[in-house]
Parts: sequence; structure tokens; C-alpha cells
Amino acid sequence: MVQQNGNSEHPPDPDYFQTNPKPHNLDRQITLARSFIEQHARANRRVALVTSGGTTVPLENQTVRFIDNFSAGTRGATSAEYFLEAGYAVIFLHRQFSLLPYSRHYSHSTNCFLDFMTYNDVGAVVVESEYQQEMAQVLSRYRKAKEENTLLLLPFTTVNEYLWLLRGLAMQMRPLSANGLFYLAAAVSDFFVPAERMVEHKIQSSEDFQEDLTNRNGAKAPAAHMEGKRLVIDLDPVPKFLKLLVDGWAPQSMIVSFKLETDPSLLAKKARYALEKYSHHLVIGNMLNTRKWEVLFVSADGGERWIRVPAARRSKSITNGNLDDVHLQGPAIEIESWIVPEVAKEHTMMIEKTKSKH
Ligand code: 9Z3
Repeated sequence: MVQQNGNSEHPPDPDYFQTNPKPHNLDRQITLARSFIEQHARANRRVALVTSGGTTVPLENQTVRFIDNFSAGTRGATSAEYFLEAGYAVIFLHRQFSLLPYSRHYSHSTNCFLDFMTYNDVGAVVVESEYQQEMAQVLSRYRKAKEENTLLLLPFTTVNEYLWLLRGLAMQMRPLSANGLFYLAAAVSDFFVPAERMVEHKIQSSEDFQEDLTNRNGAKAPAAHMEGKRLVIDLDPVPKFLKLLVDGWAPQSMIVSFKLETDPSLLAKKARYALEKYSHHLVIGNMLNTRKWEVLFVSADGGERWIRVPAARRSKSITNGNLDDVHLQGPAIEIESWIVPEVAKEHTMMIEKTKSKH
């Protein structure tokens, strides 16, 4: 249960962190983040925590099966690059093996790095001449981030790892005060299997090998079990971590969340609802099918506005080639190159406001 205490500066964490195990590498990840944040706090640099990719919900402790959340990590990885360009240091909290800043340009099945390579006259492997210029630009930005230590990559897989990391990182970001920004693009599970209802071993589909669930000595009913030939899954709701983040873990940072919908009639309503419920700064709404070229900004001041890349500037690869009759006018635009500067502008306003209060 989350205890309600509107006046408390740091509301107590819910039972969640008492009853769900701390990931084995959490301390190491938090230590890395601490020194990264200290470095950038000393330089008075803004730090963005960008979350990216989908969380999983394991059905077994020794996990063979799990439920996944949709996200390739494009939004997060692309946004992280634009935050770095805007002068932020970035903690990139991402689903392991999802897209990463910079390498994303050459890691997907549609842009496999091998397709950019060739042999030169003496048989050495080189980049094809037509890709040299673009790759040189990506490489120089990547190397700059490495040299200046402005990009920290931290992976998660399960929703449990994500929640522990988000909480731990938020606590570390407190000294940044208003210079901290949370940009929550990860697709986070709404339902999960709590540790106390997780089975240890692979669920057996064959009736001949199913576990006997009688006489469990008062242990709670497992969240996933077989009933004859049917697999029955009964999930708990994930605690409302955005509320905890806003009220308790990072009350002075700017917090931007994303809202993903598939029914267009719900998007604005649900985005506004989330903003009012959690009282953070900005919700960016997006539809599954159009997310790569349009998003809806819903702000705390009541404002609602769409950001749209016109058809003539959308990449064919993101529209599945559906733009054959549209005459491209200039290079394709990534929508994140418009989203991130807008977020940074709002962040500047928030920082100014905070300063004028002191
Ligand atoms: C998003 O809405 C992201 O923009 C996408 C990005 C997951 C659509 P891709 O990685 O996709 O580019 O393939 N993220 C937020 C999804 C989410 O779980 N939001 C929660 C909700 O809608 C609130 S935090 O309730």
C-alpha cells in the first residue's frame, strides 16, 4: 500500500521495495551513476535521465517465459543524441539490447552495419564512399560523448530492475535540483508478477508434469499456473511510480512522461489525465502508428499542441514506403530533433522560475 501523506516531502516508499528483490547489480550501477552525476553537477551541467525500451514481466524465477512491452528504443536513443547536442549529460536507462544512441544508425535490420562496409583495393575493410560523410559525423559525436564522459549507459530487462534503478537514480539526481530532467520514454509494464507469487521453475505445459498446487503451506497462489491445458495468468498492478517520482524521489527535477495510445479519441484525454493525476511538468502523447512523425505536447499550463513532421520531410523507412506520391523536400527529419529542443526550452523556463524563487 502507498501511504497517502500529501504534506510529507518524502512520502514513504510502498511495500514494493520491501517485497520485491533488489537486483544483484544495482549497487554497481548506482555507484557508476553517482560519480557521473557528481562530475556533471560540479560543471553545473544539466543531466537528463532518458528511459528507453520496454520492460519485461518474467513468469518464472528461472525465467524461460516472460511478457514484454512494445518499444524498439528508437524514441529514447534518438532523443538521447539530441539531448547531448543540446549540452546535457545523459543517463541512458535502457532495455538491454534495444537501440543505443549513435550505434542505432547502424544496428537495425534495415541498416545493418555490414551493408555500409566494403573492401578497398588492398582488401582492407572500409566504409563505402557514399556513407563516409554521414558516418564521420555520427562517429565524431559518439567520440565526443565518450571523451567528455557525457553518456552513461545503464541496462535493465525486467520491470523490477527498472523500478529499482529509477528509484536509485532519482535519489542520486537530487543534488542536481532543477538541473535534473527525467524523460520517461520507456514502455513500462502496467502489470507484473510479484516475487511472492512467482514460481521457481519453468511452468510445465504437459499435464503429466504439472506442479501440485495443493498444500503450499499458506504461500500465496502463484500468478501463473496451468489449469488442465490452459495457462492462467493473474497479474498485480505495478505501483504508480510516477507519483512516487514526482512527490518523493525527485521533487525538484523536471519530469516529462510519454503516453502511448492506439485509439486516437483517447490520446489527449489520457495525457491530460496523467498530467493532472501526477502533477508533473509535461506529458508527450503519441499514437502507436504515427509516433515517428507526430506527438502531442500536453503541458501543466493547460496548453496542448501537436508537433508534426510534414509528409515531405518524413523518412520512407519510417512510413514503410507509403510516401511514394510525396515529393521529398530536403533531408528527412527525425521528430526527436524537434521534441528535445522544445523540452529543453521548457526546462530552461523551469530553472529560471526556480532561481527567481530563491
Ligand atoms: C512511449 O510512448 C514511447 O514514445 C514509445 C517509443 C514506446 C512509443 P519506440 O521505442 O517507441 O520508438 O519503438 N513511451 C511511453 C510508454 C508508456 O509506457 N507510458 C506509460 C503509459 O502510457 C506512462 S509512463 O501509461
